[in-house]
Amino acid sequence: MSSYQVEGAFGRSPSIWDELSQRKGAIKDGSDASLADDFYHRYKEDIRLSKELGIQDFRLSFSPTRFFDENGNETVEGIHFYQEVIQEILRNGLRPVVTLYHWDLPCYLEKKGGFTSPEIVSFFTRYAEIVAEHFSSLVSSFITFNEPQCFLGIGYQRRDHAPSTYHTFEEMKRATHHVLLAHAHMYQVLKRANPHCEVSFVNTMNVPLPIKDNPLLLEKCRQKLFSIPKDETDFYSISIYLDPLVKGYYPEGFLPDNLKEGDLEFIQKSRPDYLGLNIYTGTYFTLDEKNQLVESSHVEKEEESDLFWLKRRPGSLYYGPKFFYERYRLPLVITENGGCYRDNLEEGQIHDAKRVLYLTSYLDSLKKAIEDHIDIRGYYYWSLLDNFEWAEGLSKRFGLLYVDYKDNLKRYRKDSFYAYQNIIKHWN
Ligand code: GBH
Repeated sequence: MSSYQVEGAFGRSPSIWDELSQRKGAIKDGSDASLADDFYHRYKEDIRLSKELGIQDFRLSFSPTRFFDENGNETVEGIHFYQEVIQEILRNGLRPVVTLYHWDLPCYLEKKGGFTSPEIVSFFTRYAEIVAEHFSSLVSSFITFNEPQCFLGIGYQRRDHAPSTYHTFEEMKRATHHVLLAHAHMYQVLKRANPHCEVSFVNTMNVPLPIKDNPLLLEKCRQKLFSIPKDETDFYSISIYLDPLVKGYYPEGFLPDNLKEGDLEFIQKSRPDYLGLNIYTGTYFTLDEKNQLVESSHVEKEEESDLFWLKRRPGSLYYGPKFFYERYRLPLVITENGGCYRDNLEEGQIHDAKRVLYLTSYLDSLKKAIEDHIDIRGYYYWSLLDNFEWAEGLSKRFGLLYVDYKDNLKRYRKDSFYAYQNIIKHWN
């Protein structure tokens, strides 16, 4: 789960998503996250339910808006709140996995230029120091950034996400470099506090899938996944971030003008301990008469979900990890994977057969990848609870637990909750 999507707003400074939510039409269903799931007050119940589910790791994010006030002065609210939450996770025998940035940037930072300003690097360094000081004895697994593809590519270019401002290609390259530098500083700070902790960096993508078994097609799908968009304007890409981080160089044409001597070495020294992958879907490709890659636009009825971009394509949990492992040779964790469907609450029950099918079919693919010796260390379903789905609002549901927004945010176990519980019990 992520802070903004579940917590509710109590006692924190404003973030760019608060601001975006106030703009008319920015959130499709007109909802906002001021209460969301009220995880802020109900975390004990939710952690208990996740223990009942049988998972081992509890992934959550810290909101920087609970560590800094609207002027950027340090506050203790986040330290207190998250210490209680982490203690509760530990008491239930679960391992906390903490993301430091899942999109809720304090407004005062965005006013100074957000990720395009070098100040962002010192901000994240300081934030990590605070987290290291207060949490490194409790948390041994951290993720620095969740999906730069989204907070840069969608927030700064496509603009469906906060802060929904436009930046030039040069500025985008600078922002990318700042993200990587900030990651590297956070990595170093966290490792200094506890050399045994693991630190990751999470990416998302739409996996190009070969429609049939053909070596040339497979190769072209792989190239497609790591290719740079032709018009050079789309930062919804993988290699822009991971090539510098893992291999130590920027793809051609992506050298930022704020690159200083030693930066690339420093960034590569903070290579993530494993790669986090948020994999939801894929796009089928085939070859035309000239052996060129062409998209197959055909969509089966049973592949559709409640979100236009999210087709049920379980092969993405086979080919995605395979392609990443073969290129970057790092251990992998599927940090997110999940289905979005309309749910009906009937006499306290939710028969979400589509979500059950989504889950079981994707896990079958993942099993195949593991059998093929792809180094997969973990799988996290997105998400435990229905929550605030960003620009889509509260009406798009991903949870294994139904949240009744009309009746006091009551939680109900969906059929998928029991299905997943059963899978976990018998997973070997
Ligand atoms: C994740 O992002 C987020 O980490 C999580 O917070 C979120 O709730 C979850 O997924 C479910 O969406 O077809 O080009 O318009 C996934 C990123 C962002 C992927 C929007 C699909 C639309 C791409 N998603 N994106 S496009």
